[in-house]
Amino acid sequence: MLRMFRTHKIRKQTELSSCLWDFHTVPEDGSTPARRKAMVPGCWETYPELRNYRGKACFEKNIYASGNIRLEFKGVSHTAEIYLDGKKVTSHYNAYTPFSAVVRNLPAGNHRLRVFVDNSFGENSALHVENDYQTYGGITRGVAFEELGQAYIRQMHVTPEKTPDGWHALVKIIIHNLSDRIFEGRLNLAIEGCGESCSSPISLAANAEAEETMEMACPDALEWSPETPELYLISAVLDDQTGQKADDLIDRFGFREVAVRGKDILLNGRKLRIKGFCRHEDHPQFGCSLPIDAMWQDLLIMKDLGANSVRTSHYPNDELFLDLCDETGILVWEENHARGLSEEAMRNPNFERQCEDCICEMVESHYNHPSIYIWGILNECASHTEYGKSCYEAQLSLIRRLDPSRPRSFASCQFKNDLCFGLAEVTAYNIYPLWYHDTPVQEYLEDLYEWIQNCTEGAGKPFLVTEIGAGAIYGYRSPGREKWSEEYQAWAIGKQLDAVLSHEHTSGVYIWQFSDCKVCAGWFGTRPRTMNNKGIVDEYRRPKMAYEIVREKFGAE
Ligand code: ADA
Repeated sequence: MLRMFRTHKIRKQTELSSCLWDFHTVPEDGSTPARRKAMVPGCWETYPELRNYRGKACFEKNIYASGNIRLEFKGVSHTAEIYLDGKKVTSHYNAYTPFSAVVRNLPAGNHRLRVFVDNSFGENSALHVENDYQTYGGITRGVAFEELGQAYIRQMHVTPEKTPDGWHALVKIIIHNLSDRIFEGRLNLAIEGCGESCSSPISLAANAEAEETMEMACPDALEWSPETPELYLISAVLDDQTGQKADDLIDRFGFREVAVRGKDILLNGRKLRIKGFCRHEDHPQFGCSLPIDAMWQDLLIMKDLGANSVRTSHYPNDELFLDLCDETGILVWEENHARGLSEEAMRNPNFERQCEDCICEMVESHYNHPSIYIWGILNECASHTEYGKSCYEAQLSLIRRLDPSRPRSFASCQFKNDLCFGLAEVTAYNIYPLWYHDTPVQEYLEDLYEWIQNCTEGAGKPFLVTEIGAGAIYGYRSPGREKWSEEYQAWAIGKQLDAVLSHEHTSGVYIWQFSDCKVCAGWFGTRPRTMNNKGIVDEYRRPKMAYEIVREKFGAE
């Protein structure tokens, strides 16, 4: 499954995932590896003998194709090189964002698709590093193979706008002419269930792209909100000059607006109160390639806990998960890929480009999801140094250029020492009173908040606690309430949520974290089981004692 709805009725699209590919590792020593099959999407760590394999591998598949084709990979972890019939067609870094390649004028017949994947760490990888989460290996999200004509619709962004006469949809479409001749035709837009359709003549020079902007009034549109997650399908159809349908693209969006007013984040004019979880894409049976029903179960559990939001810590998530958030009304803080990188790590020569590529791919591919209410960057990186600030500034400015419709933020851990709050609309902090230090929660939170108001450019802005929590080993019970016991975590999370949810200036909280997750081997020293054990449920989604405390504090029905 690629999306929760069909994205094409005219363009021929074949899913190359949800099936087995030929697979073999590429051993460093040049030895001949065993040839086998691998499930795509999937992680090679699910093979018992590859559960700790870090290195290179190759996935292969035959495809029958002719003419112009497009290959789209929703996620390959973490570096991919794509070959067709032995010729390189594209490469990509970062496991968490989609990428595509167009190959022109293929002769009709069978073609060999080879995907070389590398999940090793090193100088070339500034973002996938030994960290407090696992970098898996494989083609970890869906793959699409599409047959194109002479021109195709490459991108469609829909920006809903509330006007005095009701909702409007502002639509920006990019069309690409693949032929060596001028392409002339018409672009037809329609929103299923509301608004009139509209049409515009188009003319593209040979081998060129053009952006078309169209607007449609939808006065009777029903708003998207967490309570009423109304969604609309929008279809763009490209006719050629003979009136033949040359291509199409269908996407889904919701009529909602996000704004910041003083210390509040507003959705459709109403103040948001975030009660959320930070969630890694991680599961003991699937690695980072959770099937749709496992994603769905995570959302059911979050809803049962009374949550209304999820933070995609610390990278863009699978579009299927975002589709489910759109459908269930779960608000999403989505952030680019980075966790806890020092200034030295941010000075890696690949860092800034890899971050900005991730931002472009994240915003361009996830723009239409109404559940995403805010874009985040650079979790707990060096926002306390001048060099770090220059990176935050570049990345936050890039997001503003790509999407002026959503607020921006970043989760800081620089206690009373952050230089970047003037660059974002929302101020956010990760704090761990009662875990990494025993300061009473209310005292710590008020001290931090006063400093933000009196000493930083975060004054007067919305404030979110983007991480708070404590660890517990599932099944470790101790009336002595020692740290790592379920009793301690339940006690601590109760104190933490009481303090944060009663703080009048805080717009909400994200608990760290939803479920226990695997971490890299180098983190074993402070991570029992080589896991991050701060989940409210364990990795198998089994509730810990803290579960009922969170349900009570979040006011679950
Ligand atoms: C940080 C970090 C998280 C996790 C957490 C912890 O806040 O953002 O990824 O590592 O600490 O468990 O300590």
